[in-house]
Order: sequence, then structure tokens, then C-alpha cells
Amino acid sequence: MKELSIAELEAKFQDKIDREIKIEPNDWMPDAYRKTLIRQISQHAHSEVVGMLPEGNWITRAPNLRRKAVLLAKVQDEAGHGLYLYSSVETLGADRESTIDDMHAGKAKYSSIFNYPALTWADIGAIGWLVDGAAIMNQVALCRTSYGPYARAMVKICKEESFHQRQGYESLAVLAKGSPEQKAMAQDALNRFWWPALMMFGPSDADSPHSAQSIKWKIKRLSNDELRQNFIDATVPQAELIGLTVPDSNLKWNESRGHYDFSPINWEEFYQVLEGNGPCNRERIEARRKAKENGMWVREAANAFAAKRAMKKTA
Ligand code: FAQ
Repeated sequence: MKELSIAELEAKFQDKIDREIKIEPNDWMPDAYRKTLIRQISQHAHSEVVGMLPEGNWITRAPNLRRKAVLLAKVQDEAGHGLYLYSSVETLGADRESTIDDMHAGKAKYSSIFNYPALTWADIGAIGWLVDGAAIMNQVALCRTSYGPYARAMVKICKEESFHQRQGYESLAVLAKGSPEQKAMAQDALNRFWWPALMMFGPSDADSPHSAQSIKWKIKRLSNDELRQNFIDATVPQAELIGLTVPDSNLKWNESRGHYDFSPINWEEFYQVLEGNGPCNRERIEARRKAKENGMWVREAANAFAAKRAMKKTA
């Protein structure tokens, strides 16, 4: 049989994508498609794992047993999401440990939002409501991403994130209806998390180097700006419902656009956080490095056990 040229393979690949056929691990794919997926999925996995830190810090300080049980379950879910995603990266031939080392060395990113501190109990509600809310907005679109293992992982993750978003909103709604101090604490959490949550969607479309190609490959189904706008449109009425004010004096429903108008985003702050200069960047990386170091004996024991089993099988 005649061997296909790279151009022919690429045309066949794009045709499959255009016909909504999922790409699976053993299918031929352009190197750049594989690289983009390894970059995006591993960074997504790192975000899930680093994302456990701000909330994990509050498990011992949750105000009652119910809140503690819910928070514990949520943080464990995030660990599970990291694991599905690392497995999904491995189907692309990447080595999980190297992707983790890249993050520790500052070569791979994780979501900017996790470089902000959780200062009060209300921040835990705000993280569930806004951070998980923004994550779902992005991840529902990713359930239809072109790479099969990533799309399937997203379906399960979205179901759990949806519970996370609701528990956060409910927790903040209770504070907003509480004493004046509790309401002020809820408002302060919204004030601090609103803009960083909007930044989670990434740079505006004009400044997003990967978007055009990722949309052509249907890795991304909606652009950064479209997702951000959808998030704002969905979240503003939720804030109003619980009597909180979104910290943007230019926020206004635009009848002709059918969307909310909002103030420009402070992209300087976003890029500073990406550069490693956010409030908690150093602390987060240090915590993950230490976790790897302290857990090394478990990895070594598991590897030794696996090697022994493999030797027994071949004997
Ligand atoms: N933070 O050209 P684009 C969660 C980077 S999960 C840091 O637009 P792309 C669950 C980007 O990587 C949250 N870096 O890139 C949870 C690229 O840098 P690179 C994570 C960012 O990939 C909740 C450069 O900027 N979700 O929260 C950010 O096409 C609560 C140029 O940007 C995902 O990862 C950012 N915000 O679009 C856990 C979803 N934005 O790689 C615990 C999957 C952009 O060239 C508690 N990822 N950058 O060095 C995606 O959908 C995409 O990768 C985007 C970025 C939309 C994030």
C-alpha cells in the first residue's frame, strides 16, 4: 500500500476533526497537536492539584462538621481530577513525572487563580462559586474537545465541579444573609476573587497565541473571550440574587449585544502572576515540591513492588 505523505495525513486528520470524529491515542496526529494537548492537559492537571492548596488550608477551620465534610470531599475530588488528567496526558506518550517537574521548575504553568490566598472562610465559598464556576464554563466546552481521552475525563469532572460550584454559592448565600459582619466578609471575598476569576479564561482573543490553531483542531470549542462573557452573564444575576455587588462600576446589561458590558481587565496583573510574582506563587510551588519530596518513599516502594511483580510474571 502506498505510504501517505505528511500533507495527506494532515488533511485526513483535519477531515476527521471536521466530521466530529474523536482522535484516539493510537491514531496518527500532527506533532504540534500532540504537543498542544500535552501542554494544555498537563497544565490543567497541575491546576487541579495546586488548586487543592488554598482550600485544603481551611479544612481544619471549617465552621461546622457539615461544612468540613463537604470541603474535604471537594478537595479530594480535585485530586481525582488531577489523576484523570495526568492519565490522559500519558495516553499522548508524555511522562507524568516530567510534566510535574516542569511545573516545579517554572517551565509549565498552572492556573493563575491559585496564586491568590484564601484569607477568610468566605473565600472558600467564593472559590467554589466563582473559581469552580469559571472552571465549569470552560470545561463544559471541553467535554466536546477533539481528543477522546480528554473529552471523556471532562464529562466526569464537570459533574463533580457542578456540585462544587453549588456548595460554594450556597455557603456564600448563607453568609450574605447572616450578620452584617458575615455579609461584609462575603462581599470582601467577591471583591477579591471577581477579577482573578475573569483572568482564568486566559488573555483576550487578540493576545492569545494558541487560540486560532486550537479552535481549528477543535481542542477549544469557544474562545477565551466568549467563555469569559458567558461566565459574566451567568454570574452577575447570581450575585444580585444573594444581595452582593460585583466590584465593577461599568457593569451594565447591554440590550443590543444581549450581554453585560464590563470594565477592561488589568492584564498587567495577570502577566505578573504568570511571571511568578503573584501573592502566593513561591509558596504554592514550594508546597508542591515538598509534597513530592516527602512522598518519594511511596513512589519508590510502589515502583519496587511493581518491578518485583513483573519479575515474578516473567519467571
Ligand atoms: N493561568 O494562548 P492562550 C480548576 C497561559 S481548573 C495561567 O490563551 P490556551 C478546577 C497559557 O497556558 C482551572 N496561565 O493559551 C479547580 C499559555 O501559556 P503557555 C484550569 C494561563 O492554552 C477549582 C499563555 O497563557 N483550567 O480551576 C492562563 O489556548 C477549584 C497563552 O494563553 C484549565 O486548565 C491562566 N488563567 O488557553 C481546582 C482548563 N490563561 O502554555 C481546585 C484547560 C492562559 O504557552 C479548586 N485549559 N494562560 O506557556 C484551557 O482551556 C486553556 O489552556 C486556557 C488557555 C483557556 C486556560
